[in-house]
Amino acid sequence: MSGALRVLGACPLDCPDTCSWVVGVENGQAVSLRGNPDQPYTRGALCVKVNRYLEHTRAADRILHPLRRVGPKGSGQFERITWDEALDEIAVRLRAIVDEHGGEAIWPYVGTGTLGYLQGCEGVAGRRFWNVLGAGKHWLNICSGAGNSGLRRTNGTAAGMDPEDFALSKLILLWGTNTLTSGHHLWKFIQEARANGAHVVAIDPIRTRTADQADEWLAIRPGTDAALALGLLNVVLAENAQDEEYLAAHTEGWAGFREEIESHPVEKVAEITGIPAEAVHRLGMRLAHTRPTGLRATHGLQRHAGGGTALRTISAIPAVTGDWRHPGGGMAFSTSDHVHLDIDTREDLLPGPVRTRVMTKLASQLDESVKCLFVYAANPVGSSPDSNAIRRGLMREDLFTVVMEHFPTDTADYADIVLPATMQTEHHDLHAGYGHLYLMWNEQAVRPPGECLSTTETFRRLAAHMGLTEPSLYDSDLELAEQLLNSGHPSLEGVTLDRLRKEGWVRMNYPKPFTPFADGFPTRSGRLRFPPKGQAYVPPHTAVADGSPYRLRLVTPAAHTFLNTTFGNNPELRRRAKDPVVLVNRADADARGLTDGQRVRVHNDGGAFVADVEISDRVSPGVVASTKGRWPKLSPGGANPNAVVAERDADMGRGAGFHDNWVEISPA
Ligand SMILES: Nc1nc2c(c(=O)[nH]1)N[C@H]1C(S)=C(S)[C@@H](COP(=O)(O)OP(=O)(O)OC[C@H]3O[C@@H](n4cnc5c(=O)[nH]c(N)nc54)[C@H](O)[C@@H]3O)O[C@H]1N2
Ligand SMILES: Nc1nc2c(c(=O)[nH]1)N[C@H]1C(S)=C(S)[C@@H](COP(=O)(O)OP(=O)(O)OC[C@H]3O[C@@H](n4cnc5c(=O)[nH]c(N)nc54)[C@H](O)[C@@H]3O)O[C@H]1N2
Ligand code: SF4
Ligand SMILES: [Mo]
Repeated sequence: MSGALRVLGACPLDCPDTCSWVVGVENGQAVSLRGNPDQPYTRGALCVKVNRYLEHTRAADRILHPLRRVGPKGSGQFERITWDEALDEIAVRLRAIVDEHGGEAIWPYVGTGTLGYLQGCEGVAGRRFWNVLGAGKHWLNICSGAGNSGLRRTNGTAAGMDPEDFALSKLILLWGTNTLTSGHHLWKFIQEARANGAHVVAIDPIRTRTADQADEWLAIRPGTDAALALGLLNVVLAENAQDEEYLAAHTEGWAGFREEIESHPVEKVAEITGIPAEAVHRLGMRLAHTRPTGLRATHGLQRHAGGGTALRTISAIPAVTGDWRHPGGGMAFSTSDHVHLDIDTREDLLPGPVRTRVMTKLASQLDESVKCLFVYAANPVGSSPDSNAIRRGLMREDLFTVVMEHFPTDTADYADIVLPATMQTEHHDLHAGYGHLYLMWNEQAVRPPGECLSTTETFRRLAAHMGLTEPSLYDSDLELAEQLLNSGHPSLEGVTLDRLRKEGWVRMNYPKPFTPFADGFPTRSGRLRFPPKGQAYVPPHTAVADGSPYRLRLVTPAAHTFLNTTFGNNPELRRRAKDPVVLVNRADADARGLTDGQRVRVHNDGGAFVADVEISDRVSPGVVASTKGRWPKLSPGGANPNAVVAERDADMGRGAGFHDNWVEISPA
């Protein structure tokens, strides 16, 4: 890279690590993209996926021009049109829909393709524009709705430990989280703790690559984690190891919660969770006598009927043990609630109250009331529940569908108009990790290829085509970034755009080490609120004995080589991912006469996907596993696991049950 210009940026993908990167630019071309060794959390390493990012920006199937549909919906047949033609058509259609049906007939469907505060779902992208039109609101709950809600009810915030402080823990529970796949930079901090004698336990229905590396693996029955938490606390109480002083000073509802714990002895918990009583007891003893204990509980375990309650009850553990007092103690889910940018979406621009539609409910809410679906940074046909029903909704002739994309996804195939979007090296953006405490700036490194435009620029041009006069619709990217940083929150004091552009990343003003709840919680009373009596465990959908013909519980977590459906079309990563597999325990395979490597249909009433059986002791009897992220049209049978994921709400935050589905397996 000698002689090349170094441009600092950040990975935009929906991954907790938000790596800092350096793009080498020569003659206006990006010639290299490497991890930035200076960033304290990500320290120079990217990952197997993003090591190929530059190659991905130049992929042969990249969408470079606006397109208009010429074939039937879903066929993916398009003709090239100009930006003026595309924007005129969209402007005319939106105006007609607003006049005839009201703005609520528009559903702006933004996903997690980029977590940028300018270009993506975390911040302002398009939202002022939609407010001026009075468009319906979009509730982006697909990823963490249940967990966020459960944690906020308990702690007043979904944020907790600084993940870097796991280096100080003496006992680490990796609870429903596949660290080495879904955010691997945490691992160095875990290894540091281990070098100082920490014991690491993975609690997961799958023996993942992370569980392989842990000191111990507890094969929990999916969706039963809250019961395990109660069982572990039962041992803590039996040992009289609760921190009475902390409980008295900083919690409320302890008496009722204590009864709840006492009614969950280890034997009962073993029966619910499928973990041997002796293993529950052993871990309970460790928990009772190891300070500090750090819990890393992330998104996997909240993709269940009781997902909100699971996070809620697990997060009670460090309050009972008093771990929140100690650096390296407590719990880390997401750090997002520690980020206090000023996300001013200008609700005041709305003409009146408007209805909200829910990201995970596209299958049922894409009804006659929706006349325009405007999709950006999302691929619902690949990623949202009940994909067959979504496809039926997208076929409706009177639905006007716009998709802003990099690639011809299964969702883009249903669009009336496709708009070409920039990738991360081609636009500015502001980021924060959800697994660390740094703000990051991504400086545009190169000019966009073809006619690609950023999200912000697309909405500025669309506003102009519609003749909208609200001045804030035309704020530039740098103005928007300044506004975001200008919240006045003490965590951002001294964090300026100039500094971010110069340094690439800045740690927000939090102490190091950080004990956020040593002296109380950001709830109204200042105290942690234990789950009310009778509400500390909600069983999974798949625990309901409903006489259904589907007897296997399917979990579908993150794939190592894809990031949701991003990279699902990358030839090299697809080659590494090989054909889709479904992990099946020997007992379940024998009961169905299935052999290793056999091609099968995994099916239920919602649909089916095709995979090859891998007979494996990585899953227990009754549990089968595949992964998310493949493009349906590039998969055998034309479907991925979301064909069998039912659209069902979790107990809180309307989270989706991606890991909570009954299926059966038959020869293909
Ligand atoms: N390589 C890669 N990295 C990713 C992603 C990706 O697609 N690929 N996705 C990104 C996104 S969007 C997110 S939200 C995060 C998600 O990353 P994680 O939070 O790690 O979530 P999942 O991958 O859904 O599931 C993690 C683990 O939880 C386990 N699990 C499932 N059900 C249960 C349960 O009931 N109890 C317990 N204890 N464990 C359970 C799964 O078997 C899995 O091993 O990762 C991000 N990082
Ligand atoms: N079965 C199963 N399904 C799951 C999950 C699971 O665990 N199991 N996990 C769920 C989770 S955690 C999540 S977060 C969701 C994610 O679901 P989505 O939010 O739909 O994310 P992706 O599938 O990655 O699709 C994002 C799309 O945005 C595009 N994109 C990226 N950057 C930009 C940009 O700057 N502009 C525009 N216009 N487009 C861009 C990408 O090309 C990609 O096609 O998936 C969920 N789906
Ligand atoms: S996907 Fe995650 S680990 Fe990979 S480069 Fe992006 S932020 Fe880093
Ligand atoms: Mo996610």
